[in-house]
Amino acid sequence: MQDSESLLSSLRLNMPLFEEMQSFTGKKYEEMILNQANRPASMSYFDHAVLESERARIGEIIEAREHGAKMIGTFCIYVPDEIVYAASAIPVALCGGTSLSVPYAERKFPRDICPLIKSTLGRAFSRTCPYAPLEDMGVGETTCDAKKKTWDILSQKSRFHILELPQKKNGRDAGLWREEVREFRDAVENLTGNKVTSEKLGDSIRLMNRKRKLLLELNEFRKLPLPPISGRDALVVMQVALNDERERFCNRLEALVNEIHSRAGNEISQFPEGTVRVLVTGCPSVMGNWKLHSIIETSGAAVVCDESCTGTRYFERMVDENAKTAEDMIDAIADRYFKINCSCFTPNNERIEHVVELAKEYKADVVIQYVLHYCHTYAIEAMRITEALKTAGIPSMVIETDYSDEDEGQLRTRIEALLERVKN
Ligand code: BJ8
Repeated sequence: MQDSESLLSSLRLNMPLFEEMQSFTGKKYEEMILNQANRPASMSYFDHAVLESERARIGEIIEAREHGAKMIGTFCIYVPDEIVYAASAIPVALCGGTSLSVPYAERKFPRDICPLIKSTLGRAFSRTCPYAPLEDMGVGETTCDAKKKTWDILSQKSRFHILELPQKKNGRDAGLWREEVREFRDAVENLTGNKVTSEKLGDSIRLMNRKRKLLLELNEFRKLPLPPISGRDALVVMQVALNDERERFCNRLEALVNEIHSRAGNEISQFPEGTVRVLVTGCPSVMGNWKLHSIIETSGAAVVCDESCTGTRYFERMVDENAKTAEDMIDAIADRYFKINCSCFTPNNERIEHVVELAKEYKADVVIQYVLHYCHTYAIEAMRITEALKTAGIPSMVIETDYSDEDEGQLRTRIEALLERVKN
């Protein structure tokens, strides 16, 4: 097998810039994640998975492609991985979490769009995303306007499938979504040449449910008065969930859950008793983005729950395993994904109610709404969430930010003041 350096250079990346981004991310990871004291030993696998996500993992994907597997790039958790796996393809989340690539998108794109999109496109435009040359098909979805119009551009350059996500939670829209999921199945079958049979779908449904159950189990421990895992480490686990090979991930997660179980029994925690408990809700924090969690936890609080796509939205609700035929399985998959509470839905009462429920379940002292700049749906929905939390007697704050470090001092001051207020 080739070493990772020659593999990467075979992808015709801008290697000096790629190396600069790697070392930037490595330093951030060390500062924000590795520097925490008293971490669970099983986190070492997840650390390795983050730091090697653009080296060793790339080698594995190249090898799998040489054996005929196709790689499908995704940008949203509405893409049903069960179907991708059932066709023996590899799904990889390609959302960018680094600030370094943002200027490369701003040269071509309007500046006034969210950093997640700019970071993603900037990686592609600057030839620093090693996944881009390996992608056999991209899948975009009709969630926010910025994403929708981005797909117009990406689909001109490469094979691309658009999943139309209806945005009202009624029966008619649920039916339309089932049809969309069927069309996606057909596109994946066309790409791979593999039939998505009931047998393969059954296996992938069970595997994805196992992944979700393990993530749920891990998160249950965060409800304890002394959380045995930090919010930063729980976030890292979620980021790896979107990138790493599924079976290895589940096995390593199982080991982590076992360790967390014994830490809980021995009351081992990174936080002293009485630490302020924070629920973070809103936009996802994808790989490379540890900014908010790090500021909160280095300001003396603990993030105990994430209501986001790098949190509960990803692992809540199982796909019903009772369906027997491939068509019924597709319906069961579609129905599970249609219940994800993204802010692109209108009305979106389910999310508002759920944030309050989660805050109570996880005994959060305070809720921080995380809104990426120019993310209109989360920014506007924040008003209703603030109201609902106020009615429930739960203090909250809205943080609007991007991927840069510029506002770090200001955010820290605001968060520290909030924590002081909650303590008194
Ligand atoms: S299901 S949250 S992953 S769309 S932050 S790009 S919404 S402007 S990431 Fe998302 Fe799917 Fe929804 Fe989740 Fe647009 Fe907002 Fe940017 Fe966003």
